[in-house]
Amino acid sequence: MSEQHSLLFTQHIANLQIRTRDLLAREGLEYLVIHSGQLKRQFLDDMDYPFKVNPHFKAWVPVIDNPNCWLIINGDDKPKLLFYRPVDFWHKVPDAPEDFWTDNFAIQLLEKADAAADWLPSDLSKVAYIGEQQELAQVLGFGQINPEGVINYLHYHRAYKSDYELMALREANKIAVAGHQAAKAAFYGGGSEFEIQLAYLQATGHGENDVPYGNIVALNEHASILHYMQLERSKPAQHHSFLIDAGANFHGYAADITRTYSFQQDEFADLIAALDVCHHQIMEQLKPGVAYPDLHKAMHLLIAEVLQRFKFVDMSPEAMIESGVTRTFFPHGLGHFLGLQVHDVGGFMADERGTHQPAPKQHPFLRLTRKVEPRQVFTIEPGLYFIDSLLASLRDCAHSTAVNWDKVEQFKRYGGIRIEDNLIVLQDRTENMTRDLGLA
Ligand SMILES: [Mn+2]
Repeated sequence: MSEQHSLLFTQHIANLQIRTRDLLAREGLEYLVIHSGQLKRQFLDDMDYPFKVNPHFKAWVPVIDNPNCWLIINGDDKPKLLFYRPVDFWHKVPDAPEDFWTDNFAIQLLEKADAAADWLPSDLSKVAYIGEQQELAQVLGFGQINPEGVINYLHYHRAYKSDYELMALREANKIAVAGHQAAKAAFYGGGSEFEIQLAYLQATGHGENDVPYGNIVALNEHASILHYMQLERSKPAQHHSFLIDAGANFHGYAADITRTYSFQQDEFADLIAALDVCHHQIMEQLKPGVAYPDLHKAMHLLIAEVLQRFKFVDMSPEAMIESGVTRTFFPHGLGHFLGLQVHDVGGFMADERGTHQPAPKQHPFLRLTRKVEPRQVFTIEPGLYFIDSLLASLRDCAHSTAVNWDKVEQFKRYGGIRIEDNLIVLQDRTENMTRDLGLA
């Protein structure tokens, strides 16, 4: 495993070196210096917030828990890594790096955070700092700080994953799927949200600060809250439904998977199965050349057909789209890029200069307007919910009479459905990492 990792990783770094060379030539720069970040102190406390690494740093170095590291690159020389390793008897000091990735860097251990200046290029006038600590960068005298041209270029090209990155995303999916299986069992075992969460974390080996985003573990009507972040400690009187949106992390790459289950073999279970069919139909259309917003719109039509077939709304699917009725039930985007960040950047970029391609007016929450191309990684995550506030607006509008309100009322106890897989688009096929691991 690790031999293959190191081979893929070396190719990955070679790719990044080429990109860096092109970028520096274009921008008239000599070096990029990428800072892993600094710890942040909590207000009036002596504790720090959990450390979250600069994504540009983890694109190169698979170390996500070490602040005060610096990467110095020019695309030609071996990338130089200043690796922070303080003398400290309070905290665990990271081991001197010796791993599948270390041969690709000239590594300098850094005992004191402020000693970094000694190792930076002596003339910083044509050097761009990429990181969060802008004041520090100013004090150090960097010529440019997070220049827009550089950031846009990096964000645009990040959408095309190397083989190493695809491997990391598959591994992240593997970990997350183990968690989803355990969470599903905990749900059918009658667990509370909190107990289900613990089952998930146990199975993934992740702590709450290791998962790439806060898990959504929602029982019954909680599933109607799109970003429900509570974890109810007590069990509900009855289990009706379970929506779990939870990921995992592998070398800084994220999985982002959602499943919905019905406790009984009832009509809600049929509705989940119907949405799953829609999900498959759209996934089959995800291939190079397609405009992602077209898939989003196609999903609305399929959801309209489901709303009609299950007798929630008595309108033609076309009329439901026209009038915006489907947006009451499916109010978010079809999906997004996935990678170093859960909602990976670059989804609105028409080109490497960062020309903005906004979401369609009717669909402001869509996070991805780019044309689909090989080596891009996506989520596809249709939803169908019974959300009080959105239903209230529908009740006030002219189409209210077409809605079967008694039936909608009965389904509120289930909250809603979301089904989310992670997919790699390749030249000749699309790989569903999540389903390939056997998560139904
Ligand atoms: Mn997602």
